[in-house]
Amino acid sequence: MQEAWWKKSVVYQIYPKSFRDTTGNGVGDIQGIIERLDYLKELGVDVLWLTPIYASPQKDNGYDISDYFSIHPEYGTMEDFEQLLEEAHQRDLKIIMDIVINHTSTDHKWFQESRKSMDNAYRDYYIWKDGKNNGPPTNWQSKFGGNAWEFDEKTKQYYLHLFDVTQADLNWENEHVRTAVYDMMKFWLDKGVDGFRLDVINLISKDQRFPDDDGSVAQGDGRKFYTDGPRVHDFMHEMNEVVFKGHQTLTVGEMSSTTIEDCIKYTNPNGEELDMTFNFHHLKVDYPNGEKWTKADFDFQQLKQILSKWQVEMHRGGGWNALFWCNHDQPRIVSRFGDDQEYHRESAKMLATTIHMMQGTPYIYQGEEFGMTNPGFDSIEKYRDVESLNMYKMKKEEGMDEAEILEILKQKSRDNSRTPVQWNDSKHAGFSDGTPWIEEAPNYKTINARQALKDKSSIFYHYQALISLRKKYQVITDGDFKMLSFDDPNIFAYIRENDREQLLVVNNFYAQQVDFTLPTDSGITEKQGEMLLSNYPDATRDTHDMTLRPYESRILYIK
Ligand code: TEU
Repeated sequence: MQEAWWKKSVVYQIYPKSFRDTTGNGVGDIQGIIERLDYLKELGVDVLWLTPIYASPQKDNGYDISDYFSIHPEYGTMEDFEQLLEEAHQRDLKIIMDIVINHTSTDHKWFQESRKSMDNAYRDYYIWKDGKNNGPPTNWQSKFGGNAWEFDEKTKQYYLHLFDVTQADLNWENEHVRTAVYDMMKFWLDKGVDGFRLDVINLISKDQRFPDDDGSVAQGDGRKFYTDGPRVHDFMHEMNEVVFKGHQTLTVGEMSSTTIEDCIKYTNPNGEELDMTFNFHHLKVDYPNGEKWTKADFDFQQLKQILSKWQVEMHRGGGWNALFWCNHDQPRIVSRFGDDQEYHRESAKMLATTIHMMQGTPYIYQGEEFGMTNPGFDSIEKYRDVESLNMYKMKKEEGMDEAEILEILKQKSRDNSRTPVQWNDSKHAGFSDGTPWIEEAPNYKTINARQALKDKSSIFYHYQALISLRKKYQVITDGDFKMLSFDDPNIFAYIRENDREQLLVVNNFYAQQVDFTLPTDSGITEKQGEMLLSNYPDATRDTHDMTLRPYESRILYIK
């Protein structure tokens, strides 16, 4: 079978709202993306993932869609989007759209009709239930806090919203919903988009008995019963047949709280469902007991165990991982697992190497390529995200001290990744001539794209080198994965190997200098390798005995 084109691709995620504002209204726009296409080409990425740009009341920054067929006016027009598609394709850059089809905004005309009456033609486009014992139909909790059901006075029933109360879950059991969604996706494919990122797609199939959550099922980040529901694979296969077949698309599913078994089913080509999946287990190693909203250091041993398990078992099962540290929902990785102070550059490069030499398709989130950090917002007035604001309100009501809540938000909020991209050291970091919808991080004068482009030892050129390595060395695409020295408290080292090549990747995850001796069962006999990339200019090529400086990272190639 010919190797799928996206197995050597690297995807760049754009959160348009914070990418580049060309109108001065303080909100990023499509023309701003067009303006930066040559920069993205210089980085070497192949695909751009745009988070939702459709019409939306922006309660959840576009993940609350009110019209799938029009562009949110703050971002521009359909003509702007068509120009972006054309200019991207001229540069051999593909574009995938974020598609949110587990729920719509309650402003969507389908929901406005559905809530009108019990016998409205659109009633069953959503999930309406009678209450139980003078309360909601089940004890399900919304991901944004509170109960997941909202009582609607007009028809005296509750509707389901796994996220915000303004994001009503669609009823995927209704074939009219599925047909309408598939037709909409084909509209965008016919426009020339190159694929989709499918938002929380493993939540679309609900257990039709609507049982209460009795806590019996393993709670990843909680709400396991939401995920990988009874018909989800049927729906994915149907979508593949009806929408994707015959197209050279890239389709990636966002799968919160999922399992390796399900992700193999979602992504093994024989299943004809999706091409790859995001899972988040490696980004919950700083969630003590699965609880996000606590301040905590990350568990390095757990991180190694999880990433190794997913690499080995997805490879064995013929599945395909999306590889990522950052996105618009996660804090900036250099602040989270690295060092955004003294060893900012070394740790950002080390983290990039760790994930980019694994098997899968890497995703780079805007600004990650030059080391953007968490902003360290110190007052609630600076936060914008519905999840952050809901958490603040809930913790205040629980009596938590404001300073403690702000410390948690500083570390864990989604706002951390949504500050304006820092293009240069001018006012508002070159993001906008107006007042940005959210403040820029204070360090934009020293951490910005222009500074990075001028400095050949910057984080930017490390990412550029990683991207080109992926295209040059087949072992990165198809090699086995073997984690080394699981118990080492500092070192994240692994081997990639196929029948012709070996790659030894060694990363010091901490600020202290450490020695590392290659385990005897590594299978590597050569005493030296070819240094493909390091984050220190004078790193040695020894394969068996190394001394690794703070956050030192090495990629050694052995033929
Ligand atoms: O995120 C799914 C999701 O569960 C997120 O809420 C994320 O896991 C959580 O915030 C981490 O704390 C998708 C989108 O990426 C997110 O931006 C949307 O808010 C959400 O779905 C609803 O559409």
